Amino acid sequence: MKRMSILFGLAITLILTLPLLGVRVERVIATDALAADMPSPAPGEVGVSTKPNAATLSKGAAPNPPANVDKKTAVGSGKFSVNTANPKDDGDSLWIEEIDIDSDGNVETAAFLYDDEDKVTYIYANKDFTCTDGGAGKGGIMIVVYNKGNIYKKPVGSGWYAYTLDEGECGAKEEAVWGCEFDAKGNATACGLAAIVEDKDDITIVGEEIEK
Ligand SMILES: [Ca+2]
Ligand SMILES: [Ca+2]
Ligand SMILES: [Ca+2]
Ligand SMILES: [Ca+2]
Repeated sequence: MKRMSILFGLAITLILTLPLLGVRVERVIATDALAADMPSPAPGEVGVSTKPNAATLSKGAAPNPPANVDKKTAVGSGKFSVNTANPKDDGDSLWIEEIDIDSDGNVETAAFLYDDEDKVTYIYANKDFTCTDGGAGKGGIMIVVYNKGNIYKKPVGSGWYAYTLDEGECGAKEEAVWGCEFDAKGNATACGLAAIVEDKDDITIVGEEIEK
């Protein structure tokens, strides 16, 4: 009798546990929930609080280059430019979209570049932004979103964004790049002073300020 009740107890435990195991199935990218959830670093630190919005990241995850657009081998401007050329590359589609990339109410003239060999979308704009400490900045923002089939096997919809900061801008002691990596849901996973790794379409956060 005692053994029966132990077996019964085990069966009940198993039945109660199964749905919990089932919860481990991850939902596929809900890009609409995106950027609103991105946490901002604490005030008083080097950084930018303006961030790309969900609509822009969704576009980046599934780009739609217009037919017959220019093919280029780089995106950005001046010092904040990234070379996207691959061996035997005939160029990457580059087009302009008028879109409010960060929900600040102003429409940006944003350059989109689709790196079709690596399956990565770049979005670049030059704009005003707000610093983490409440100050104002102005410069380039580079947004990169990994697409389906990207050669780096990064989750679709994940990526990074980065701003150029002048000396003294947004708390930067010298000219710098500051950025964040974000996951497939658009949540920032790390932010800080950063370096762009051009040949891997990636970023390295040097001085991490937030990490989850
Ligand atoms: Ca590339
Ligand atoms: Ca390319
Ligand atoms: Ca190409
Ligand atoms: Ca805007």
